[in-house]
Amino acid sequence: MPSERAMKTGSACPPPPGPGKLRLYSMRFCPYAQRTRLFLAAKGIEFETININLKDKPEWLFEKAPLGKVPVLEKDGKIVYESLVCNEYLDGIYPDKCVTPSDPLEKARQSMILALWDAKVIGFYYKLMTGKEDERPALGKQFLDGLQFIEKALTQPFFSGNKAGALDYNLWPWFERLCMLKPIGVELSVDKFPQLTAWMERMLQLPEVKTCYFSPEAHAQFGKSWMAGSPDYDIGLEE
Ligand SMILES: N[C@@H](CCC(=O)N[C@@H](CS)C(=O)NCC(=O)O)C(=O)O
Repeated sequence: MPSERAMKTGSACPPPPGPGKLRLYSMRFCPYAQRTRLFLAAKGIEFETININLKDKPEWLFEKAPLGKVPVLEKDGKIVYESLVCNEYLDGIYPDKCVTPSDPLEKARQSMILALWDAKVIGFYYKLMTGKEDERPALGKQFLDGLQFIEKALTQPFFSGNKAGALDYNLWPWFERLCMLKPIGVELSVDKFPQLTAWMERMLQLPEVKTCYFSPEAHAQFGKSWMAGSPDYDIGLEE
């Protein structure tokens, strides 16, 4: 079995995957790559993973994906990058168990919620992680105010209806990481976020979520190493 350890600067570019085989370039703790891992798990697609050291990137990463970010997919000599693009591509080439909505209006609704997420929530998540202590109360308020837009958008058991779908998978990675904000006093209360807190419980029961899951302890350990400037991409892996 190939190593899950992250490949870094100076490492030789792995030979391309065989015909018809799918490869994911990833980083074990990357929420964007987790979006794609969730799609792969939900759809039951076989794939191999190459993990990347994003601090000391292998030179060949830029030949595949000029932005030098993960996730990246490779199949039959073709490359696709950007998590949302990767996920739609997966539904296109593996149409079984399609999780992207086929109805144009529903697809538009999901994209609009993701736009709200990007504009009103996610930036504050990262600012809270890296911001100074005296900035946290204001940032925490902006983060939770932004999340109210997402709370209001959840009117069924899942964002995609009665079953989890594209939007659920594309949002989940940051909810799994909410535990990182708890020590700085930011968490979702059941009274202010009844829909989202119940949805999180439902999501945690799904096999695809369990497959791609890291515990709060693992996230905290990675977060600590990342904040200290030396991310440990290989937490829990053997030498
Ligand atoms: N918009 C991109 C964001 C991906 C992203 O930022 N990935 C991070 C890891 S979580 C990355 O590769 N960072 C490396 C860098 O920014 O140089 C997507 O949706 O795929």
